[in-house]
Amino acid sequence: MSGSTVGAPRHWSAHLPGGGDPEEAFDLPAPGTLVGAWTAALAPEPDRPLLLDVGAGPDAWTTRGEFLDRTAGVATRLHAAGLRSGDRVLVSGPSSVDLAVAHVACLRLGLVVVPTNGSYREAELAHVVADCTPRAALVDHDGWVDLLRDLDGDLLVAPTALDGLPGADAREVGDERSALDTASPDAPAVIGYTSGTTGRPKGAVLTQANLLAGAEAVRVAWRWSDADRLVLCLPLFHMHGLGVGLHGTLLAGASAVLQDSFDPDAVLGDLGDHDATLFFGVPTMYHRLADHPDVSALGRLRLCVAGSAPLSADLHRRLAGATGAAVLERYGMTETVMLASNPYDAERRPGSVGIPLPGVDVRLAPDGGEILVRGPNVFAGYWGRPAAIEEAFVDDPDGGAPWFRTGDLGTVDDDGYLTIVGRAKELIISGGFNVYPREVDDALGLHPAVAEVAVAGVPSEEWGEEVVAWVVLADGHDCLAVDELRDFAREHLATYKLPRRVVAVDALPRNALGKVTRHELRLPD
Ligand code: MCA
Ligand code: AMP
Repeated sequence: MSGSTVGAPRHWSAHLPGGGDPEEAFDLPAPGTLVGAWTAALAPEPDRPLLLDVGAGPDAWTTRGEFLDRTAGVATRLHAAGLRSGDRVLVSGPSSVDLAVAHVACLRLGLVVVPTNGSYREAELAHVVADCTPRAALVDHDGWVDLLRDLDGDLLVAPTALDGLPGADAREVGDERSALDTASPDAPAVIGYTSGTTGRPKGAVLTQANLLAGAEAVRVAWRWSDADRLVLCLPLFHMHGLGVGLHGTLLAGASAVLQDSFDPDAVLGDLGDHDATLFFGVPTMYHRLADHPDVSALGRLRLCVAGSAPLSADLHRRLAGATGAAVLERYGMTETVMLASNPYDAERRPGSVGIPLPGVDVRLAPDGGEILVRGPNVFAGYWGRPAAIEEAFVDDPDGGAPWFRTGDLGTVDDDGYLTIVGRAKELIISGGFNVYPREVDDALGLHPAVAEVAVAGVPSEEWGEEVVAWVVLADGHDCLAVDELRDFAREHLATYKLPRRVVAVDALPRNALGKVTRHELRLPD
């Protein structure tokens, strides 16, 4: 790639209190690992509350000290069970303190956590398992024991049962304790499955340092401190809930109430009941909260953050009108944790994702405006796919570090604010979940009434985008109801990928090479 940066994002020092010094480097806290930074943050004042399960009652807080002890105990049990640094472990279940303990125990032992969406069906889970070959699964979903039957049964454990795993014998406890918190900054810590710009899901490998950089950037930019309390209702199997919500809470030595699903009543109730100061959500959540009679409770928080999909300027203004506060929108990806954010102290601009976060360089490709990024937060590679990394990065025209291609298209205005204006990648984002059209096409194409099919996203006030299927019916079929197609595809696809409408057409639009041109798919008038 040649040419110069299009637009010049304002330097990240604008995120620092008082504006900061643009020459200043962004340093990760020593020793440069997540687990090192967490233990340093949580060791003082061990009796302070850290995590609470929703509905557990105000006396049921897990304190900092209990959390460090439980995670160390579970880590030594996992070590006694034969797991060793670098082994991959699937972790998935409803959000809970037990799930957070499972995740952190794995990281403290140097295991590589593979957070996995609990609504995955057999084929989706089988792909992840075949790709990253986990040795263990700490999971809690109906039917998954059968789906994971090829794993060693002793290493297939629900997060709720981890304290009951056999311990090490006394002779070995010393060894196992010494295996704690020794991961190096470059050690893989999490593999997040994402289809990147195209294709089947690939595992983005994030190191201890990548994850620390991602959490540290937002801790600084959002003034996240030990006085903060987050109501966390995002799933812990995506970077938003996990890499920002949970990791940030632990890094700041703050506290969080964990909710296992999104319920506007529970969110708004818990904000007041637990003196919360922070809420993070995807735009679909804010859309539902905006319609709630108690939405003004959001206005009493120190900060509300939105991300994972565009927050429309209209919804931003509606929320500001109803709560008296401006939601802060930010932009991130599985491969990079967080990239840009509206500033805490300066203008939070509706429709913009703000300025690059501490440590993050952003530029726009001169040919087409694709957003290119680099920094300590950017992932190390795709698991087992050296060729995929070649396509994912472009060289720096000035000989510096290569740039990661986000697949998002952007513009930067004179004040340095970044706006996402489109996507170069084939992706539908519904309610903050990513849906890859080709995977859905393949599953729907198995229905006997379908001769040809292509799905695309159409704008939706509630979901941001909705999956719609355009279908050419097979001979002998004159209609196909959406419920019939959804019920059929449920066997193959997680529910959020299922189409919400079916449009019967005579033919799909195609280019000269016969490839379906999804952007030409139109809803009937
Ligand atoms: C649930 N359904 C959906 C979705 N969620 N359909 C389409 N899109 C969705 N996102 C299905 C349900 O399975 C159900 O299907 C029907 O819709 C109604 O469900 P409902 O009860 O209304 O939904 P819900 O369970 O309340 O879930 C909505 C939700 C959820 C809370 C907004 O989708 C959610 O938690 N989204 C957040 C995802 C997230 O964390 N994304 C971050 C990834 P049926 O009736 O047929 O059974 S992106 C990321 O991490 C990057 C780094 C970033 O920038 O943050
Ligand atoms: P994922 O691959 O699940 O990590 O999703 C990352 C993608 O979500 C990004 O590449 C963007 O397309 C989208 N995204 C995240 N935050 C925002 C935002 N604030 N506005 C628009 N798109 C966003």
